[in-house]
Amino acid sequence: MTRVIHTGDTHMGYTQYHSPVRRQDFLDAFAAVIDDAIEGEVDAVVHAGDLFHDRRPELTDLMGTISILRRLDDAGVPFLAVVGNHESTRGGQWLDLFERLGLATRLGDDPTVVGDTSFYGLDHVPVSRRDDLDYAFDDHDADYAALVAHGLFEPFGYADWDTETVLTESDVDFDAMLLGDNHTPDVAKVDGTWVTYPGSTERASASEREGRGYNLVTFDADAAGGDDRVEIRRRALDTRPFVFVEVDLREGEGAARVREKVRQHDLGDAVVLVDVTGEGDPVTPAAIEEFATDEGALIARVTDRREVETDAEIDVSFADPEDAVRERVEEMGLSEAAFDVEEAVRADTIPDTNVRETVKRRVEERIDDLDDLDAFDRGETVDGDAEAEDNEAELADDEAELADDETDGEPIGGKDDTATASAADIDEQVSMEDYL
Ligand SMILES: [Mn+2]
Repeated sequence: MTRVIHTGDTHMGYTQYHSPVRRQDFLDAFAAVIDDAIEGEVDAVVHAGDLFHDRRPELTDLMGTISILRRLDDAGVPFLAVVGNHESTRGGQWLDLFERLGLATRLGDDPTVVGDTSFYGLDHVPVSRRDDLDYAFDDHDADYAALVAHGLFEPFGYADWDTETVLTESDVDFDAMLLGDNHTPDVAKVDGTWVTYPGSTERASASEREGRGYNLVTFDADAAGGDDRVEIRRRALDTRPFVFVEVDLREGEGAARVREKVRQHDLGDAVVLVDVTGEGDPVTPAAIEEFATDEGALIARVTDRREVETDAEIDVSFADPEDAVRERVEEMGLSEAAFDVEEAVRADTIPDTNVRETVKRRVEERIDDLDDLDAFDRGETVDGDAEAEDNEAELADDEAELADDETDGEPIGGKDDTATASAADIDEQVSMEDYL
């Protein structure tokens, strides 16, 4: 029997909402998982990538991580991991440093055997390079086998990686795929193999509403609750409280009603996210946010979606606005990478809460793929007019702002924010080189 904790997407170093308290929260959540591993005397901790939020974690996060991993090592519990898209660097990986220090094992094509289970690893690979993967793994003679991988796999949300292909092309017959990347915990069976995400250990975005946790995975013929080989149980983590307040204002209602709705919740030390909709009066987000923090909230953010609606001035009308936009975009001579961004921002199929992550991923995949840097060269301008060039500059600026926002950890509210970058942003523009 082999019993492991399966975690991932710990995103340490994320200074969410520019808050040092939130930064510590991400370290604390990882520490809590490791505490449970030591107390529960598991055989290993398996981390499926995105240990860090950023490819350049700061010294405090590195030192915090080393202390936590050292505690696990002192307890004699191995730490097995792969590299995620957030932390992936062009040169060596942070995980290699921890391996050099004797605190971690970087999983790969050859089996790492713990108890009677062989663990293999598959780091995050950009979509453009997946066709080259041969999924060749070395033989093993353990009773069970698990693949630890980072990516968005079928059959879960936002998937772009075909799980059946991985399983069919692999030389090893896996009992389970222990995954990271998708922050929503879930479990399914594909072609007889268990496929599961433990979810993130702290809410890395406002869309992560349900409670956070990790998986306890047992490989055993008598495993209860699963099948006769693998059992997957979910364990909850006690994380920073998030309070979601939705206020639909009726005509005549305003800030007083918003405050009343906010006050109905337990705000103590919570991240409070207020979403205002409806016909009522305009509200000043900053005033509501101050009210919530005065009432004990750690952080408050108010989104008044009506601002955008009332500000929008429609001075053109087309039979099909989408066609008109498409036509205009084609004239702009965007680079392939800029097209990626434009498409993500405007596509109906990508929810607002996911736009930021999608854009970041697409740009990073282009950057990571050294053969793909041409994608950042501007394309052909159809009519070459000056206005189109301005537009392109503005879009490139949006892209830089997104990259900048990501490193700053300030979330972007949604499509509207990205679509309304103003001249004021130009002063704060960062180049792609700064970002790298
Ligand atoms: Mn992640």
